Amino acid sequence: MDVNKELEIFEEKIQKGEKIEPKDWMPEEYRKNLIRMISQHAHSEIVGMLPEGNWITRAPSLRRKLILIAKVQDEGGHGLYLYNTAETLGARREDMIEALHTGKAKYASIFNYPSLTWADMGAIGWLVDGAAMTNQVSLMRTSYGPYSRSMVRICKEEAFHNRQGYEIIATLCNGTEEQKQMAQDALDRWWEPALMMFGPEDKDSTHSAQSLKWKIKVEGNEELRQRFIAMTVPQIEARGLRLPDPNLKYNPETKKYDYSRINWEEFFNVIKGNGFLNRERLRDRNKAHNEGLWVREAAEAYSKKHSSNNK
Ligand code: FAQ
Repeated sequence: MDVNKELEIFEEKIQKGEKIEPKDWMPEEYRKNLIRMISQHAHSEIVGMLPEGNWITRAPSLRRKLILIAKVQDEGGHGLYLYNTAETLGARREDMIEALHTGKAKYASIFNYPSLTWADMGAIGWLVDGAAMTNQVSLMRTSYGPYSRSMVRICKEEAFHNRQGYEIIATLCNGTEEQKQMAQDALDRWWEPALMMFGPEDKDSTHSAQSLKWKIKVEGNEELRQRFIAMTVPQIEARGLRLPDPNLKYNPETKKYDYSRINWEEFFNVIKGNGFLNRERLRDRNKAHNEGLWVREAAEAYSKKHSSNNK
């Protein structure tokens, strides 16, 4: 069939809200943009295991340790579904991993900030999973079928993560003055990086126009950032915490929240690889990958043996 006709059918399907499936015709730009976004999403889940993994041995009780281990394991699972999803578009796992390990591929900027206290485990679950979930609930409506379906399960798990983080914060807020102060300090430090998770302002977003047209994304960066703020402000107030930004205020005229200008210079610097922990994160990922070589080799040898026995 003529390419223009294929494109017409493809765009018509998207307009009608139908899903595009792996074997359907799709423009090369659609495929490339999805591979970029999904693989970066997968990398974020895997790198996102590091700031929390770092606290497993220091969790304040066995119950907290158990929950944290389960959460970090969930994030590994999310990475797995997402790498699989990118593979349905023809991406190769080894190439994606190499792009992450050599610093060519991006992952969520937030994971380049340090987790300094136990309250940060609360703030990560509450704010980071909260922001991730706001974005991913929207992505359940993405036009690419396998990505949309992977979001359904991921969001169910993120909802638990979000509540467990808020519960840590609530417990600290009901504790001593020092504990409440720890919660406040974590909120103050993670707030701006959490807002950055939604990506740059719409005017600086290089992919949004194309992605919105083909419903890879169904809402813009700012729209989702506003939804997250509107969801989180009442939660901050309910815990008796101070708002993390003196200019954060509902504006009845625009029906949106006003807030201080985000430090976009810092954001772009972090995603270029110059954040506080970028180098350490890549070093840790490379180390884990190299140390796991024998496991991959054993699994491959086993699967070869198994498949030749079945012939
Ligand atoms: N960090 O044109 P746009 C999680 C890059 S999952 C780093 O607006 P787009 C779970 C962007 O890639 C969190 N880079 O881009 C968890 C592009 O660069 P490129 C991850 C960013 O794609 C929780 C450039 O800036 N979630 O946390 C960021 O249309 C707790 C221009 O930007 C997803 O990945 C950023 N924040 O919109 C794990 C969701 N923002 O590629 C452990 C899926 C932008 O041209 C613990 N992704 N960039 O070199 C998306 O929805 C989109 O990709 C956006 C960005 C909204 C993130």
